[in-house]
Amino acid sequence: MAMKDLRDFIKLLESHEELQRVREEVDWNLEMGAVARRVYDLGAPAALFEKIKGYPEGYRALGAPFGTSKGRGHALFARTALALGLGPDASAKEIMAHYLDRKQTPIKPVVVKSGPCKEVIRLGKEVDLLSFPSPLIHDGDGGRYIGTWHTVITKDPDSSWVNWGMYRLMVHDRNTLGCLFPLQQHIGQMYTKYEAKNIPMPAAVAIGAQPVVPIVSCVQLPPYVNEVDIAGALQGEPVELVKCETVDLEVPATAEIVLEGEVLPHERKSEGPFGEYMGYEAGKSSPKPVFRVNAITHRRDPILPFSNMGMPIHEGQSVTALIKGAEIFAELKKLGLPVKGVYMPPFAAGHMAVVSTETPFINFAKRVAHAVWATKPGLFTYYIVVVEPDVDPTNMDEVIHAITTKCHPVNGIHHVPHIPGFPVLLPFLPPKERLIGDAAGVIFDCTWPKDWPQEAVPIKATFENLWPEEVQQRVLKKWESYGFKSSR
Ligand SMILES: Cc1cc2nc3c(=O)[nH]c(=O)nc-3n(C[C@H](O)[C@H](O)[C@H](O)COP(=O)(O)O)c2cc1C
Ligand SMILES: [Mn+2]
Repeated sequence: MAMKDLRDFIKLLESHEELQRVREEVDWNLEMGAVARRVYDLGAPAALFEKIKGYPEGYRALGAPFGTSKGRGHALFARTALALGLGPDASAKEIMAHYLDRKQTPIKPVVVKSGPCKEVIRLGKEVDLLSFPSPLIHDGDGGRYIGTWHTVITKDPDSSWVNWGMYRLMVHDRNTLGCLFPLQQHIGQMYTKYEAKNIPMPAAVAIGAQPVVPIVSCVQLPPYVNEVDIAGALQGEPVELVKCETVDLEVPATAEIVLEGEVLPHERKSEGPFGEYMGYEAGKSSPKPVFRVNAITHRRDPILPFSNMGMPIHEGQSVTALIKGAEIFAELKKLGLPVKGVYMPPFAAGHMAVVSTETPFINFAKRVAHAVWATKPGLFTYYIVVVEPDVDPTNMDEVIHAITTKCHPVNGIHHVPHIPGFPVLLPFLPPKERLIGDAAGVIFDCTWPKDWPQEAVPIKATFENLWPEEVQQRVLKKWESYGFKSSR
């Protein structure tokens, strides 16, 4: 049975010692953010804050829901694996393969009459965003962020496409939020269309739905894909939706908190800065669109999940980069490219894709790299490392070895100026380029050049390559009789 809400996920995490209840009173003002940061740094369990200063009993927050794990017997991405129905020991490779397998059969949502997100309904003057314990996460942030692990739902004005995306939301006051909607993202493209028509963009936000909902919201699916259908695929049954009170949109029925409203055309207000996913307190505050909230519905005792961008590894890598790697792989396969695997190493902050591929003809690595940049999930990837199939892209030791032995320091590195970048945030860009996201990319070609004669291609000196099969088998069989313990 699929997890129907965030609370089922919390129970599952708890049963695997991946959840810590924090009963001590904590402050939303920097303290919860600091705890979540330590959770990432230590590989500790997700933190369920049960008592928050100045907020009623029952109003809780969940920090670092998809932080990585150092739990005994658990793999790094244990919480992501659990959310997708795998065991906590599943490897990155297994999670990516399982994700791609599951998403093959999209399942349309169903609309139900009501749900837990309607337990409390506040309209018009009753709307008060400050009634939720949104954290001030990092010292220096421009405000308290209510949206850091959530879904913003909008409709394309020209088609039936309903987009679910995760875009940070800063609380300005009781009923307005600041938003970062870059043109490169689906919501930016939709908002541009509404602005051109000079009409408000209706929007809804679902905070704290079942775990597949935030997952599909932050993984860069292609345009015109309704992310809700992929959420259905991942949980193996339709997502239950309920109609909003004031806008013509639907939201997951079991969400903890739902915000409804509109983004007016051409309205801007200062938003940010925010400690961001690349690992830096990025940018200054700048004028950005304003989400006017006209209704809030929520569970009586709501749980507000939040992530904490900053230095890796946080949800921006344990979910976004990990699954983006799987999505890039699927997109390259669709093009018929002979790729074997793709991985975005978490400490690369989502900026690097390692692609392992056959290389049937000359300059193939470049063809693969440019194909990555042409995909939606490959947007905002600046370093592309192309390796051959004998290298496991999820194994950084093997990747480093391939770079430093097969990539010519001059001829094997190809610079590509002026590729699209994430506006405002990209740390390595000079200020002017950073503001508009005028980025650059680089290809590390770690494949043997096709014009070399066969005898010039070095043979990798491994156990498998340099000893006859008969000798390998003998050594493996006699390992313990030599006096060694089974694996070392
Ligand atoms: C915690 C978190 C916050 C994010 N905030 C933003 C944001 O403010 N703006 C943005 O463009 N992308 C943001 N992203 C990345 C997007 O969620 C991601 O690119 C997603 O694919 C966007 O949806 P779309 O592909 O439907 O546009 C964030 C990701 C995470 C994990
Ligand atoms: Mn989308």
